[in-house]
Amino acid sequence: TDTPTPPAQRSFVLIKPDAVRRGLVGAVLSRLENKGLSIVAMELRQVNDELSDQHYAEHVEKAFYPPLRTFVTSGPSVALVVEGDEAIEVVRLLNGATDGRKAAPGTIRGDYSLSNRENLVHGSDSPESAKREIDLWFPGLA
Ligand code: RTP
Ligand code: MG
Repeated sequence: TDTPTPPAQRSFVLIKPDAVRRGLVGAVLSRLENKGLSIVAMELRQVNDELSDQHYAEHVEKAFYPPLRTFVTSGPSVALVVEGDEAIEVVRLLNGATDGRKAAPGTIRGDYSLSNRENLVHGSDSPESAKREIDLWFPGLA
């Protein structure tokens, strides 16, 4: 009998300003696409303080947040929604560990980042976060 088609899951991805500045948008998108994820929304966005505070609501009180906000508002980012089987976990595996110095080679951060802050990409960390972030960045997305 046929194996049932797995339900598609969506994740929110932000290609951060360091990646845009360094000309790595294409490299990051290629990894997502090569893996088999589908892009269902994508836009170049200049993040302001308010959007940063909303996106990083879980971090706004932390000591690392002020420099993180300065960084994420420092230039345009590329916001996107990707879809595929277990997309949330798959994106985080592709991204690698938060600290680029410790991220495994073969991951986006492991191959391109030497920083715990300027680490090129964000990916939703749970289905609840994905829904919240997609509603925040792409309200009304079908
Ligand atoms: P992200 O949310 O961007 O996908 O990254 P993550 O889950 O791997 O890391 P998270 O703990 O959510 O932190 C969000 C972003 O804040 C910056 N960060 N700086 N100690 C520090 O200086 C520090 N820790 C985290 C990074 O840009 C991280 O991606
Ligand atoms: Mg996170």
